[in-house]
Amino acid sequence: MIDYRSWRHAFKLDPDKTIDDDALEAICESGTDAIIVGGTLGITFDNTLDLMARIRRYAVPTVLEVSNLQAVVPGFDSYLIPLVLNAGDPDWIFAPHVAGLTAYGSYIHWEEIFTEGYLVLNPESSVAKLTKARPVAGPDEAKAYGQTATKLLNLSMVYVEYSGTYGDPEVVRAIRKGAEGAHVFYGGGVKTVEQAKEMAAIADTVVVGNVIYEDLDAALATVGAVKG
Ligand code: 1GP
Repeated sequence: MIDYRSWRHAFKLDPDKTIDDDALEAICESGTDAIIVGGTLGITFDNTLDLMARIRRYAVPTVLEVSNLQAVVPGFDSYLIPLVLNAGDPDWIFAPHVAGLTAYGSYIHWEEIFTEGYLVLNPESSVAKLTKARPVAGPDEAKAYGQTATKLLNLSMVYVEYSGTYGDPEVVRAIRKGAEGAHVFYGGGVKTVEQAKEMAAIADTVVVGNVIYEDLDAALATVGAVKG
């Protein structure tokens, strides 16, 4: 069973993007606490299985963030199930979850499943467009989303998703406050040591994605920045 509460840093690898063996080794052996496999577009069973098998050469905990029912691959340490709190299209709230449980419900090891209260904050991101994410008006509303996740839904994980752009620390701080008691992930636009440190001071886990594919050394430097 994964111990996500101890994670300070995670890399997110996208099965739809290309990473060579040397770069993958550097990421997996970087000292990061976990690898999250996930993405929004172009995720298939085959590219997810292929990436999982390559990461499995290393000891790092590896989880799948499920975004596509056709790409649920057995063999990960755990499965993160996003529940998009600000989805403007209600079909993104429970319809995929019910479809998934209809298909796989009897095979699930529930101790491997974690639901993330997912708050989508970059309107330009693919996930925002796909889910028609409602804009979040400011820190007060952001805090209320945090409370919705923890106080109303009793979720123990909240994911602050700025995918592709660096977030507003005030908004992240407000969510952190509202989501008291939950484990808060921050992901989005972290490319520098300064950004990594800034978000690490607010969130429990800093997730680094895109920069892996743009500037591997910069990505690797975020590990030390977050973990000190
Ligand atoms: C994406 O939150 C992660 O789901 C990380 O975001 O790719 O912008 O680093 P970036």
